[in-house]
Amino acid sequence: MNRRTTALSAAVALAASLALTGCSSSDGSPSGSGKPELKVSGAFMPKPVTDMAGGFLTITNDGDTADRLTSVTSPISDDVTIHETKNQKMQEVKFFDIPANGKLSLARGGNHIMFMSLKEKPEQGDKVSVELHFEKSDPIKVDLPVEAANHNPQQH
Ligand SMILES: [Cu+2]
Repeated sequence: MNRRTTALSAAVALAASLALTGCSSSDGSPSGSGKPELKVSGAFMPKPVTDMAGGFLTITNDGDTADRLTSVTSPISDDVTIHETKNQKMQEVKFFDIPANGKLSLARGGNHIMFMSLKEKPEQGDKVSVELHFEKSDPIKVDLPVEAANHNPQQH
């Protein structure tokens, strides 16, 4: 559900701009120093075994400005949220930080994209398209290749 998203990202953006006051130009111009430069890699979705699915990827930020992943949308589900995993329990978060000159990793056992009430069940080899929404950067569209249900690139 996206009904809270607009007010929420406005509040988040406001908080962020307040927090940043002092390290950017003193004339208050919004075009301060750098911009986030985001790149997505390693995206995949393990083949869902129920009507829920997880999505994993890495977002690298080569810019001098931090950004935030604030929401994800996809034609495959009207209920896509972002979750963190704490003490083996997952919970929804409002955003994930993408540090300047750093990266955000969504990986099995940790942060992830959560797709609920799938409209269709993709098979291994299919691609699921998603759109990533950020606090500052323009949205980025990515195709998540569907991998085996137990796929985990971190394990070798
Ligand atoms: Cu989850």
